[in-house]
Amino acid sequence: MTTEEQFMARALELASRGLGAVSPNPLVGCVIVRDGKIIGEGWHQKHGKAHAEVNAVLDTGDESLVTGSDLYVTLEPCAHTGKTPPCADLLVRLKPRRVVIAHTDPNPLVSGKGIGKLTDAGIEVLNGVLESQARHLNRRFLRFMTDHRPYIILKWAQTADRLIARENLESKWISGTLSRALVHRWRAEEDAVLVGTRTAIHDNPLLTVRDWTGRNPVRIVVDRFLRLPQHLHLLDGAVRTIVYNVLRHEEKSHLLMVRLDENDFLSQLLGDLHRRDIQSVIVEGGAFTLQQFIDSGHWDEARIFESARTFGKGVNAPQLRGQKVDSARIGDDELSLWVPQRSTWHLVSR
Ligand code: AOF
Ligand code: ZN
Repeated sequence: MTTEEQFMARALELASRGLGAVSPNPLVGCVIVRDGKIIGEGWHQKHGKAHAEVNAVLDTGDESLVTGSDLYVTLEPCAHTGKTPPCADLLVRLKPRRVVIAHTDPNPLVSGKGIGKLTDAGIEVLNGVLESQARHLNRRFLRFMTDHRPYIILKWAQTADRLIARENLESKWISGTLSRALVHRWRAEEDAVLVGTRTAIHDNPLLTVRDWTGRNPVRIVVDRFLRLPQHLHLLDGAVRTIVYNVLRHEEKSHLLMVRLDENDFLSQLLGDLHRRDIQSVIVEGGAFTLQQFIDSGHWDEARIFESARTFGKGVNAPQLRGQKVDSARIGDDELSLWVPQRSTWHLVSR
């Protein structure tokens, strides 16, 4: 690794700490270097709060130290006044010698304009350091910005004979307790968790974060014809929940019924989530719902647990076309990570 890559790697590590707290903003980290030493570090910690650059400048304890320094930031500094003033203006005022960036910001309010402000002020800009790693870290934000839909993670647990439920649709006890805790962690990392009608009825899931600490994601259930019985946990109003259907629109504090056209239901659903600033969704079943995401090409990652047990008969696991990019042992289960064939995952060195 070059010196620039080492400092950028640190900035990326800082950026990753915002996962689950900054959406729909990107994960951004920043380090300020003087005479080869880090004198300030910061990251974007919470949506609506200070950007990474501001926190790193504050961390130096004396902003005059920033003048003449090398400042590393994982994303092009912003040029717009949003919830906070433009970071590019702050840097123009403080005049670091050089600003090292991983990649430009796809946000049309910023894209190229942040770098423009810096170079116009005579600050040297080096763009593209650890770009693949930074794009990977911000894959949710980038998908959301460029394709106007949330980043979609599919998750299921299957038996060794590739079944995800018994014949009576009972799907409990496939994966172990460690795998279940990991799923709760994943829920805390994403903006929303989605299930289909049959899963909502047969499993009566809570879809909350209980075996991990973190905030609950928005719950989403597809219930085209409003067949869900009112006593289900999903309709208890305890957590913000959206019921997508073709019949009725109604918004009661925590329970939103959103009516969509029957045609192109899934694309409309994703468009609606985009309008609601939901940047990522973890789809937890069942087989029919998962398969719809796969067949329409609307998925970015599949996280599949496989246990050693067999059911013999039951509901087949979804059929995935993609490439396996990683695997790990979680308790007694094998977890594998799949991405679509066209994914750029291979660019990330591990
Ligand atoms: C940066 N550093 O740490 C972040 C940036 O609503 P705001 O004011 O928080 O602005 C959000 C936009 O700013 C977001 O869409 C992205 O373009 C940029 N995020 N930029 O220089 C940061 N979080
Ligand atoms: Zn900013």
